[in-house]
Amino acid sequence: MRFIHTADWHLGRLFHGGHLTDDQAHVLEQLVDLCRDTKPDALLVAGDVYDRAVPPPEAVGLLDDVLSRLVLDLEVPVVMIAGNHDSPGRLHFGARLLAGRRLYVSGQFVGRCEPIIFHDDHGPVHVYALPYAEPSTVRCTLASDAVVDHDSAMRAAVKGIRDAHPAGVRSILVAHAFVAGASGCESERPLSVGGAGTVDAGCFAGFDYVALGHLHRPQIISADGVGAVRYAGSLLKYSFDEADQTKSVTVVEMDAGGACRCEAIAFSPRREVRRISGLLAELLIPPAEGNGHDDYLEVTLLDDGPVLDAVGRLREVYPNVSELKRIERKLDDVAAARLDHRRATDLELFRAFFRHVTAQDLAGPQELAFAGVVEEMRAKERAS
Ligand SMILES: [Mn+2]
Repeated sequence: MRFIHTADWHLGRLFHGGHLTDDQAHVLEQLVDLCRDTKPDALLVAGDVYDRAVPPPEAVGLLDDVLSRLVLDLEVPVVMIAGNHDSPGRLHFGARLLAGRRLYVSGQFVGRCEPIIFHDDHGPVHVYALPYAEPSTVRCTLASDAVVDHDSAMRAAVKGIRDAHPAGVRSILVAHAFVAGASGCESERPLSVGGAGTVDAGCFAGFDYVALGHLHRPQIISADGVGAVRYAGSLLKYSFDEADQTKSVTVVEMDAGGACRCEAIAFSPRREVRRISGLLAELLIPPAEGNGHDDYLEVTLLDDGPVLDAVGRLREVYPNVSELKRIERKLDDVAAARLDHRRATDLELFRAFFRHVTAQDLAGPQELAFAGVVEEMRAKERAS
């Protein structure tokens, strides 16, 4: 059996205030092309289809278009679950109707997780589409006091699947979770405030392939007793700390015994997400044509002194500057603490302040300029 694993589309997401719909459509076009070329038996979407519970109409329209082309035009069955960003009830709409056309949507956790059964030359493959659910939902639905956190919730949900699964039949689990030990990034919403929110990879024992969503970095998880556990990663880079990542989907070939051969196929985004740094004057020199001037940029300015309207001036060269940072000076806390504010002179106070902000000592001419300003203010005070 050949299938494609993807996740975390986050349709409707904003990036520093701008809509990403065109960027998402651009890579989804590549996914449709990949499905046309590789003719998979199924496409698995492991949650966070939308970025929000109530997505904007453009996002709904894009999903409608992509799914219609995959399912109706290319006749590729799609298995899609809700992630923590999706509204379980809204995503679940039409699930029974759509299953008739081989679009399998699992938005709401209902306790039992019936397999979607595929066949290849070697027999059946059971795909279990387990939607994301809060531990309290799992606890309530399964009426189990043993469910107290994400780990015990996943264990309980997976146990139900395992108990009903026929021995010797190949199996795939589609789920949305934070596996302990895996690496996260800034664009994921934490699953729990306080508690760990993670699940142990050991709870997936017995499955031949576990298609995960939630973490946006594509990664392979090693776990005993499981064939392959993978995060496909997000569709795009949704934060600057993902600048060094390559976003991809995973094409998986499962053999007669359930062993999987995986290949990551990289997307080429409409615009890159990059971090650059330099002095403003250097950065304002336009890059060569076609050199990513309209990428999404986080710019770190290395200039020392005040810079007027840096974002406005940078955007004349790079229209999609999304974030501007100044270099942080290391604070000289010890020296600052030693200064007695009640006894220090104005010049001593200003010297400490200048050092605090710039990490440099006040030079002779600067001291003179400061003294001049203070003297002028004093003179005005006396005159009034
Ligand atoms: Mn996500």
